[in-house]
Amino acid sequence: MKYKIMTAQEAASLIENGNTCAVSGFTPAGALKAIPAAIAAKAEAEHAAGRPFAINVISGASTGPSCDGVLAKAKAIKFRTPYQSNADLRAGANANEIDFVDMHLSMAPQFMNYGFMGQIDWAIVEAADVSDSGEILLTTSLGTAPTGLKLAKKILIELNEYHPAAIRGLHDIYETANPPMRREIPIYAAGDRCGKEVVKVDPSKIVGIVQTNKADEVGGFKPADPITTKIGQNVADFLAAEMKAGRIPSCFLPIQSGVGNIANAVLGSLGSNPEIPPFTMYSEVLQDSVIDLVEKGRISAASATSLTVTPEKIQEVYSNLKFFKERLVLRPQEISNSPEVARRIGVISINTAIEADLFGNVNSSHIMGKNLMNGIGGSGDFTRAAYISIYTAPSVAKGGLISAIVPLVSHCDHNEHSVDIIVTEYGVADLRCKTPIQRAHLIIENCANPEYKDLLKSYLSSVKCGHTPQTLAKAFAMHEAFVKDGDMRKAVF
Ligand code: 0RQ
Repeated sequence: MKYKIMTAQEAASLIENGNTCAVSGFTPAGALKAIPAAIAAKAEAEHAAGRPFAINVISGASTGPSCDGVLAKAKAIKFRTPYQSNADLRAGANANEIDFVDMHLSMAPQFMNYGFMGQIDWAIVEAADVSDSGEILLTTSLGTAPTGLKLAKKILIELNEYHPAAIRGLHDIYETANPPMRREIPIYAAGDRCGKEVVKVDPSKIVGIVQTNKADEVGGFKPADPITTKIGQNVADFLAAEMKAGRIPSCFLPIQSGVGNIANAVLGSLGSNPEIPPFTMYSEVLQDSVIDLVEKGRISAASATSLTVTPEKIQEVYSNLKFFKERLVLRPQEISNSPEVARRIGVISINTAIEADLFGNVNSSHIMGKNLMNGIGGSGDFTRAAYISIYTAPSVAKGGLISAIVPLVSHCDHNEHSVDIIVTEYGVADLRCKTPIQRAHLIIENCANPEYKDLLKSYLSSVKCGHTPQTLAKAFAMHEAFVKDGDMRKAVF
């Protein structure tokens, strides 16, 4: 290989204070494993010497402890976008020590392409293979890495031996032109391919390669509990009934599903429901449950930008690569999350809410109106464009002290015009073609926890008129009761 092999420390020594680094990783899948720790050590040494050192980090979504974790702990991040799920980074963002910008994931690469994020100094990516001619084979996620590689002045690569070069063919890298030259993306079914297997860069931009051999830091899931199982069953029963009623075609429609324990349980229920035919996925993240359902023939094709699976599952995929390459496709995130494609092919989106209000507005990202949890992620890319958009949530959080159904959301990510269905363990509220008042009654009856029904009803009946019955002075009384007394049930209307 003609490139310079270097240590992570040598690579980190090239990164300067204030540099903007586009890093690979969408969840811990395909995220950096070695160079960030060396950058963090450099930052700590600089800080100890009384000099400032912090970089701007753009990724696909969250990364792993070896990237966001070490950088945030070392206070080495100045600006971060578009998503995170790390405790130290979250604390830094909420203390306004890190400039964190929460954005729709499909738009991050566009912002980079349009120049809205300024000059990208470095692309630092994990690869399974690099050729002398500058062909880079990315690993378990694509995210914004193809865009970063195209725009960056210089490139550093972590060549991770853990991922075999035989994964070539898993990726489908299609690049959109900037407006006004952009055309429709030629994807007409979830499994369609229209792009390249590798990213091609000018090889003179590659200044160094750091060798690694490490699995993605993807943890396992909590086993489904009675609440997540019931939510999953409610979603599956609702979709089966929609199909029976002729509102979903009998061949079914592609599914998008968020990440986490609830999403995993929902997919499990869809997969095991005999009334739902084998289906496809047009999603952003594929988790362990998808691999199982592909193996069982319940999912015939799955498209995403990341394969966020445990080390045991990825080994299953790697030991049967021919089979999986015919059924899985990884795309850059502006393609996996393209609202244009999602609207056209009729994606059914299923995401998780932190809270939903009586009228169907959903908060996915903030706690008590001010503190960031993770971010909006890709949920908005799909919700606004979906054939049917579904939000799931356990009816209460923190052992019942917080209701997921509130009079007015304390932060709005998805508004009532984009949210079709709300599902808790108690049931399903179908909000389509309903007025705000009809929605409120349905959500209280079908979704609210019994401990909160009377409280929510009394809020509703305390409002005398208006198309959307809301009393500004009381709309956050439940939130205030939690902040003041630690229990939303103490609110008085
Ligand atoms: O807190 O961890 O301290 O116990 O939020 O909640 O119920 O375990 O659910 O892991 O699926 O996360 C919305 C955060 C749900 C996630 C959210 C507390 C609760 C718990 C986690 P603890 P659960 P999940 C694809 C699409 C936005 C991005 C998105 C998310 C913790 O799904 O980040 O959809 N979504 N992306 O106790 C206070 C409330 C609460 C609450 C829950 N009302 N008030 N705390 N919690 N509700 C992914 C990507 O885009 C990459």
